[in-house]
Amino acid sequence: MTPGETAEPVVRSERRGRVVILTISRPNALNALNADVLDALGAACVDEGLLDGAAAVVITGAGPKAFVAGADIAAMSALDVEGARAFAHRGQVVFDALAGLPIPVIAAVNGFALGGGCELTLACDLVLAAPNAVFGQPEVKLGVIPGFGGTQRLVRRVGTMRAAELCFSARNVKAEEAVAIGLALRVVSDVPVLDAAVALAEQIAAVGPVAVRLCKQAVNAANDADLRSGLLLERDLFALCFSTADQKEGMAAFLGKRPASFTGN
Ligand code: CO8
Repeated sequence: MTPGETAEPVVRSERRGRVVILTISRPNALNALNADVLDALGAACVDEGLLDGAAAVVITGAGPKAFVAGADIAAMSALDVEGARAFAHRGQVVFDALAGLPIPVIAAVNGFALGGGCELTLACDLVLAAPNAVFGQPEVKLGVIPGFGGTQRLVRRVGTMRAAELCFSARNVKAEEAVAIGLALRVVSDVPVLDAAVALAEQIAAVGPVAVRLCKQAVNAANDADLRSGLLLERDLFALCFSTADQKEGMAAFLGKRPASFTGN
């Protein structure tokens, strides 16, 4: 906690039906990521009570101005080499846990998503941007490089040259351009971006839960696997679907011309 902060949770968690909403809330620091936020996000990723039966997670920032304005610069400024390595490790472990959740994770980006905030979106499967969303990796302006996975996940999301340009130049990317280069899925201007993210999560909640999990596994493997291994994995996971009640229900419902009622088994 920094001076001026209250004992309010730095990450608020809420269930709306089968959707978990995590709201990062440090209003005095534009929701910057300090150790408390990282710990709270990490705890949410293993909170069985919160995640039980959930179909998707939505992450957003409190207030109208920022998703997350980066790692906490005040907290980082005093780090020595070992402290910096430990802090980067802590962030990477938490973002790995988030990215590794078996259910889709959706970022609702409502303002600045800079540095660690942009890296947080990169750990999410889907990213929706409000019209005021701003993405970027401004670390070089502070004399450091991205440390929460940015150099690696940004390359995978937007390609090597675009990632290099964003990391080298510290240039801010507004919402429309973020969509154009693949940093965000779409700009949401008709409703609050959180509502759009929850609606997308609910759309995902309505389809076969096991199939969604297996899709996530296969799609994410494509980032790391060669094509041959990826196709083999896809084939095996496709076959695995045929051991599930969801496959039987999904296909029977189609053939019976009725809505499917999935159990997630
Ligand atoms: N850390 C700490 N405090 C912050 C941060 C941050 N990242 N961003 C904003 N704040 C604070 C400001 O200091 C200010 O506090 P106060 O009111 O007490 O002065 C308050 O939030 C409001 O901010 P501003 O007054 O600056 O608001 P503006 O609207 O003028 O500007 C900006 C908004 C453009 C977002 C501006 O705040 C800004 O540039 N913030 C920093 C953005 C940034 O550089 N982020 C990257 C940080 S580095 C990083 O994320 C590395 C990740 C990997 C770490 C690896 C560990 C070793």
